[in-house]
Amino acid sequence: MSEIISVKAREILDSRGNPTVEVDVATTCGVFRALTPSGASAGQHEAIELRDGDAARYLGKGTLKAVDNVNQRIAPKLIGLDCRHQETLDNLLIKIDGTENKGKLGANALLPVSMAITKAGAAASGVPLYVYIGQLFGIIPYRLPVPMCNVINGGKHAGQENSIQEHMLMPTGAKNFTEAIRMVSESYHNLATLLKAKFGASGVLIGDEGGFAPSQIVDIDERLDLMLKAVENAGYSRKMKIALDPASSEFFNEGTYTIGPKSYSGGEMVDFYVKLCERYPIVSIEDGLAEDDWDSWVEITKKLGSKIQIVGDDLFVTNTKRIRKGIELQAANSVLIKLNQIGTVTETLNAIKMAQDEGWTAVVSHRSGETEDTFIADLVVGTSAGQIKTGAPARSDRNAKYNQLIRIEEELGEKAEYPGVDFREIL
Ligand code: 2PG
Ligand code: MG
Repeated sequence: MSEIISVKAREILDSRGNPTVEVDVATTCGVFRALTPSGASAGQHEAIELRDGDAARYLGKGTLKAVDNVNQRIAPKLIGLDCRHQETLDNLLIKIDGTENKGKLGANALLPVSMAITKAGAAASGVPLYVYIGQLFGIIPYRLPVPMCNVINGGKHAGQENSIQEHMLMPTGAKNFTEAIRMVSESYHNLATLLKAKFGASGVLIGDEGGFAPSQIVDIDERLDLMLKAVENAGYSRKMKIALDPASSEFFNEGTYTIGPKSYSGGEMVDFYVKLCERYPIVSIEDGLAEDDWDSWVEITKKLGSKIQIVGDDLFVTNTKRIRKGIELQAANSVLIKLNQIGTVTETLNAIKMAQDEGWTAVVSHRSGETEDTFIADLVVGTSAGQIKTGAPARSDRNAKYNQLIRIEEELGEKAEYPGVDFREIL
């Protein structure tokens, strides 16, 4: 039941139309498939995503080397092993690669193998994936996440320079996950109506994560005002909060942050967020500061950390070494979790555990280049993380995750819990 019979990788397309890697792991229980996502505003300290660099294929973005690494170097070493031994198998993957940053085989080779093994392990154990992840993590799962839904896309995801990347709605006032998604969907459609009235149907572009990308609006206040108006028109004013991911490493250069026409020092950037939080119902800011600007991270945590969630994404890259440094410096109070930043399921679980042991939150996240794989939906429930960020409630690559969470909530029935406003007090 649990013996690995074969491991096979192939090159397929992600949501942006770029190649990525999927892997099939076969056991006598069946074939278990996992697909790896891909970032655009990727952090410098992330595990390496191997690209072929052959300009004649996919503009250099081909993934045949990573595919080959799975089929030639990884597969032969896994055949005959027990798929339920996740940690041992992940350690073996790490060893076969042998580098600190997975640069030899590529995190895009290792991760889909690791995720497919988890799916095979769940089937061999006869339980749903989220329950099995709960077993690996050491909990009995029942907590659904509060979604962070990116309804206005800026920055790299919308082809804009020097722009805040993600403007998200958090339905903290919903009574359960299914209602939360309905509230966000209705607000999203109200936002479409407002934007169409302002710019005409042809003026409303969509970004990589399914949110609107009104390039005409550079000013953050204008973007947030529109979101709040849409929420009001949908009838959810008191029930919806705002989360931001400026992805500021993208507009940071030699000590200076640039948003639209304005420039800021690290300290001025912190004050910008402090004032923004006075004007808007913001409950979470991710990557407000750049990936190595540790001093400014410490400052924002001092000034805002008791009031709102300060999330490190490019800062921590799901890497326990960097998270430990952040804990020592008190440079944040939350960690964004992306499987492909680190490359194996076990290391991802360890990152979540380290954050939670410290009393920090962990926010499970998609990438801007996504696939139909819904692994992160099961991951967020299986680790009781309590928050998921997976784009606008539009486009099947994003909704696949939300839809899987609706199913899990139904399956859990009475046992299901939705943290709502308490998303930071769940630990
Ligand atoms: C981020 C992510 C996902 P990307 O910055 O948090 O929204 O973007 O996958 O492009 O790094
Ligand atoms: Mg981010």
